[in-house]
Amino acid sequence: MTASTTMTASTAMPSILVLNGPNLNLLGTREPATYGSATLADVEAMCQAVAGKLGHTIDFRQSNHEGVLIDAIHEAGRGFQSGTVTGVVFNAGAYTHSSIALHDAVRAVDVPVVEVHISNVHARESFRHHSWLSPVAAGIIVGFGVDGYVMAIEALARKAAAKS
Ligand code: CA2
Repeated sequence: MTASTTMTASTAMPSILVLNGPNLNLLGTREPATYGSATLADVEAMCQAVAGKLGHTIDFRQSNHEGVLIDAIHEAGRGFQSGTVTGVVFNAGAYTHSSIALHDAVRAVDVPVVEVHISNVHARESFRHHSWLSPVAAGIIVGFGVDGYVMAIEALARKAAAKS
């Protein structure tokens, strides 16, 4: 590695992965009483804005496929090891309540994962009360609407600052 490539790697802004699970691509198109009127594009813009102020970049993704989400968590874990990724904001949607595979993926990596839910899942149907992610998450933010994404990014940036 040359001196210039070393310099580039060490000065690049750290990144936060904001990962969204199934059906969240529909945000803002229906069920506004539960999920609000912001679209996922609006959420991405909010995340980019707050991250920029905190000296981070955002890698914003959504997938309806469990394996794609697992691969993204693994990738973030490798990024954390190499120092390019600070953490993950993860709204796993309904997979939160069903996916032991996502539990295992988060458990297998060192990168801090903040579990986010737009709605207060504990005030809803009982099948939403259990989360396979909560036991392996660094923290949990539920019920603050899409502002929860901003809160999670702030929490991860603070955690990274406290570490360095
Ligand atoms: O409150 C949350 O953020 C949830 O993760 C959203 C999931 C739900 O299964 C979880 O229990 C709680 C649902 C995401 C689907 O989002 C939609 C948005 C608009 C219209 C339809 C679905």
